Amino acid sequence: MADATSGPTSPETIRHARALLEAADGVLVLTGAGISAESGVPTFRGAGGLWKDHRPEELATPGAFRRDPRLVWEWYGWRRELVAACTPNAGHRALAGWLARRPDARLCTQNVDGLHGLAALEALADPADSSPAVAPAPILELHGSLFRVRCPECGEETPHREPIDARTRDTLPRCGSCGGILRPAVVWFGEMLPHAVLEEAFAAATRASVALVIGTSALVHPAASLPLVTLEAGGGVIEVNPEPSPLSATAAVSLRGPAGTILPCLLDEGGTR
Ligand code: BV8
Ligand code: ZN
Repeated sequence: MADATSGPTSPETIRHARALLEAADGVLVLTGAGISAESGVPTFRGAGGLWKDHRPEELATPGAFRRDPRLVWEWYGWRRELVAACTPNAGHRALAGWLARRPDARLCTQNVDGLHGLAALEALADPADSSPAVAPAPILELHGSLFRVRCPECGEETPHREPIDARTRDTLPRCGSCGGILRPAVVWFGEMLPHAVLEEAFAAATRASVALVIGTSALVHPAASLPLVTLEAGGGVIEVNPEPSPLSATAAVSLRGPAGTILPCLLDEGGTR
């Protein structure tokens, strides 16, 4: 149950969540679109969500890409341009600094915007940060990245940040080896998540004694089942979200507020009371 002793974002609730994290032996961190909302990246299901002009099945599926690669790239090209202008927010930065101090924690993100990776680079380069510059475990990008492409024919996956010209099929990005139309290296509905990534994520969820769930509606599986694995292994859930989600009922603590405000209080060294 959510902490009943005080308000959802009261100092007592933050202290309770901090104590759970400090006592934890192994933490799974699962993030969703909500952690990037304050960076200006629209969420999927909120007001003004990314899907607003299209149903997910129209665009984020292999069938849509086979039928109309131009339309799919038009949407992903628009998202790339939008995301490329966004920077990590205080929530990303607080989490990145904390992860650098918690080798027993593992970040699994559903986001494809790359903002966690940018925040991690900033944390490593941060001169003010006294803790040793230890690169945390690689971020598990459960659903891939907007800034990588893959050839559906020969499977080759490469980084790709060039602007997308989606005016015609002929101007779409092509594979240098076989000439096939490249696709965004993201996981679409009905597609399996990368096996190695999923295996590591479930192993981290099983090992963790706390699952810190930030900014997700917890509707998309198998990502949303990761905190349940931690619960089933006897662990607890801490949720950071201004709104309730299907995970709220299982949460030991629900911190009802935006990640950009909550995470610095929850995760900064010494924390702000
Ligand atoms: C699979 C990448 C099986 C692409 C994404 C029918 C047909 C096919 C499959 C299914 C089906 N029915 C069910 C399924 C399974 C399906 C699924 O779960 N569907 C759901 C909708 C029911 N899953 C899949 O298809 C997965 N694959 O099952 O394969 C299989 C088995 C055998 C063989 C082959 C296949 C693949 C799912 C991956 C889909 N790809 N993204 C792209 O980005 O373009 S999903 C996409 O949506 C995201 O990656 C993310 O996962 C999801 C969005 O969720 P959130 O991140 O939570 O975002 P949302 O907007 O929903 O919520 C934001 C939250 O933040 C809110 O709670 C809000 O309150 C909060 N918030 C807002 N502001 C803030 C905040 N929090 C904190 N601070 C703030 N400031
Ligand atoms: Zn190819």
